[in-house]
Amino acid sequence: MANGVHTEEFELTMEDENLCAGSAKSEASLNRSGEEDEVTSVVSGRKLWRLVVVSFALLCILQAIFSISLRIAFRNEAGFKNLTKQRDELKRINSDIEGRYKSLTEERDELKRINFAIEANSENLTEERDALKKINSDIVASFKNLTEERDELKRINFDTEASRKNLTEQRDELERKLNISDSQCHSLTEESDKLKKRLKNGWLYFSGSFYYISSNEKTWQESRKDCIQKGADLTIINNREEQNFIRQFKKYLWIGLTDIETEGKWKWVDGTPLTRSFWDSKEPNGKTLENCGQIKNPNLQNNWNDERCSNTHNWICEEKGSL
Ligand code: 2F8
Ligand code: CA
Repeated sequence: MANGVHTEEFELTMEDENLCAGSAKSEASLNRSGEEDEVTSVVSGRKLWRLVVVSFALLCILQAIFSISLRIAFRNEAGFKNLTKQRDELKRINSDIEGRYKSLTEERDELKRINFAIEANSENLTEERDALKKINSDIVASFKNLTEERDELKRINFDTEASRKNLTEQRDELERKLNISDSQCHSLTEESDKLKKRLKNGWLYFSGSFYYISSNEKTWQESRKDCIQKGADLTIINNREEQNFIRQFKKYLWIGLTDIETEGKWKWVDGTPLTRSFWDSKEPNGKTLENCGQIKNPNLQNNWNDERCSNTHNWICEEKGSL
């Protein structure tokens, strides 16, 4: 069939040439016979039709080729762009990998260096570790000893503290006693000085008290006033011993006894009521006329008498010692 087409195309070409030539000869062709014209017309129509068909086919083929070319070109361009993009991406990845490779290489080298240094120091470190182990062992032993010593010191300190507390209490007690002793010593000194002074001035000492017997006579009030001026008061008789002590002077003496405030309620000059008395047998008998107490008959063990306060008699003062 291809040969046929070529033949037809060849024929067409020849015919076209003939047509071209024929156009020049068209005037002469008009002169041919009608039959020949009719045949020629049919042949020309068929050729023209064939020409149109062939041309159309050629156009279709050209269009198809153009379309395919466009598609291929488009595809190639897109693929080119994609490949370019992939190439760039691969370049970037490659660059990253190179960077990371470089970094990893540096890290590896650094680690190698460190590892080398560690290995170099490993032996020293081992020795140091062993030395530290020994030191640590010594420290532990020392710590144990120190702990024991501390506990022992704590115990000793506890005992010492107890002893110190005990000693402190004893010291305080001794200081308290010493203060008392000082006070007593002071009192004794004062007492001694007072005693010396009293004795020097004619006072007598008996059972912790100093006594002064007047050499003149006064009323009970004046007598008492004199005693007070001397730092004493009229004598208060508390017991038989004191009564006998005073009785031995064999004098009528005012003593510190009175019921001047209330008749019959005898009181001593220090305000205490009379509890132990040594009245003479019919005394007291003076009621409201005789309100002051007196030592009278020295021969009697009980020799008190109530007497008029305004009468004058000797008197006996008493100053109690502080001991
Ligand atoms: O001893 C008895 C009696 O003696 C005198 O009175 C007579 C006394 N009075 C005077 O001395 C003022 C009494 O007091 C005493 O009871
Ligand atoms: Ca009397």
